[in-house]
Amino acid sequence: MYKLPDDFYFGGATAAYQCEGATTEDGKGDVIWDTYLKKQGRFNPDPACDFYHRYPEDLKLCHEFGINAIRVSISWARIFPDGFGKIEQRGVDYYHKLFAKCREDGVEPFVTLHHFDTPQCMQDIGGWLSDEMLDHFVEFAKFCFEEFGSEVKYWITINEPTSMSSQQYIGGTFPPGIKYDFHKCFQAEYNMNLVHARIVKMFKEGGYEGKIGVVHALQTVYPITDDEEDKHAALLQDALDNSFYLDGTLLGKYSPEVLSLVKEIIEKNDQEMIEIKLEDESLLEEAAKEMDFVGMNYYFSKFMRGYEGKSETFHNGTGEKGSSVSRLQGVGEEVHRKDIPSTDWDWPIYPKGMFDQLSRIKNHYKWNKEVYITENGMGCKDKFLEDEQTVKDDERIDYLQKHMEEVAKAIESGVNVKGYFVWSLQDMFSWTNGYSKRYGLFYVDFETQKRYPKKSAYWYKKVSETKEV
Ligand code: BGP
Repeated sequence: MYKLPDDFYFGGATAAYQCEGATTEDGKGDVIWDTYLKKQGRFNPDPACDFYHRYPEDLKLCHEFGINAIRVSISWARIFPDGFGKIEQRGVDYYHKLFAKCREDGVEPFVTLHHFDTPQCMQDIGGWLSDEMLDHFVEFAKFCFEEFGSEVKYWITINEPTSMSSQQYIGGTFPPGIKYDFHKCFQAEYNMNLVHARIVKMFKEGGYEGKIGVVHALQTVYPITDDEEDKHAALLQDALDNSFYLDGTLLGKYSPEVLSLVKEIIEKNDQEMIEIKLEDESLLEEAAKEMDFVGMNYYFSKFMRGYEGKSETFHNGTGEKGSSVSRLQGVGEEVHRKDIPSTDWDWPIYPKGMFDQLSRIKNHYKWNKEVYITENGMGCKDKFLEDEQTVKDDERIDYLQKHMEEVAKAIESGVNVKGYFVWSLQDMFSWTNGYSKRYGLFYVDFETQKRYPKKSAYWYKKVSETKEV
């Protein structure tokens, strides 16, 4: 049994595009997913779990179940349908109402400015590769600080830059669906680190109240054996997934080791190295020193083997266990460790990876002040029990319990973790998996939109009340 601090946040996480629905309502502009999903024809993002209309119900559930914080994101295209310029007042009003309701129910909103839903018109000018879009994103952030500054105390610039860039340009599972373009991936990463730093600086110089941070998807990477090739593959994968971002946002400069790994990946793919501008470093350093917290999304770890062949990837987007493949040219191959269980979507369940990653942040990134686990959870094919009107998700409880224990251990060892958010608060839309991969503490019947607390919701309530895990 571990004890969590008295002032700990027990949160539930959401993201605008995955829960709001109402994608064409109240003047909202198109985002990259609208176009992409329509073309793909697999899933409809509407009505998701209709949070746009049902947030009061979800916040009431938070209140009843001891959930004292919620991660939400502001959809850029709801406020600026054209990416900049004309403001859609109905979008602005919606977020004011949402934040007011959070306060009423005693639920602290942690607000993300970009959670994968780039306006389509911004992608059309180049997305994260376009300086013009970066400028518009800074303007959008400024608007939010001015407009919602008195209602929001915790701001997050970008959610998971690494997932965004690698799935846009390497895995090809996020729009625009490009595969194995390492140059573009790292260029987008570089630009996101920079725009994040600009926004942190603006926030601090503007004297806005509250705290600001960034959310990284941090998957801990281990070599599958002690062989040199496997160890090197783990370092390369870590540069791609973690260290380039951690250096850029938490260290405030790119260490020579990380830059050389990035260069090696790009060269081994016969692509052009990205331009690292020295003049950008002071900005990164300033932001790293001033940033208030880092958010860590942790779901799984990776185990790597050296690999010399061409890139081959297959994304398991259906829950057909054992179907995923990831071998990247110039990086390595992800392999399954037989002694480690995995989800139906092939995500290895390795709670210790969370502890190791938290320790790494503490030991290597000295300026970092606070850490929040901004996402952690288990995607399952939940079975709704008609008789009992619930889901007995013992597997999920076990997953959450073991990961929260690692958080508690990390706190004991001196890592300043201030809160934990279950992904996800309620069942919602999953970007590349649709509606069958459920994560919620609350089951959503997508036909009727009725919510039902799962067994895990009762378990979490008890953890939040007793602070014991
Ligand atoms: C994170 C994202 C979330 C969410 C979660 C689960 O990377 O920030 O938006 O989707 O992963 O992922 P998935 O829905 O692909 O299972």
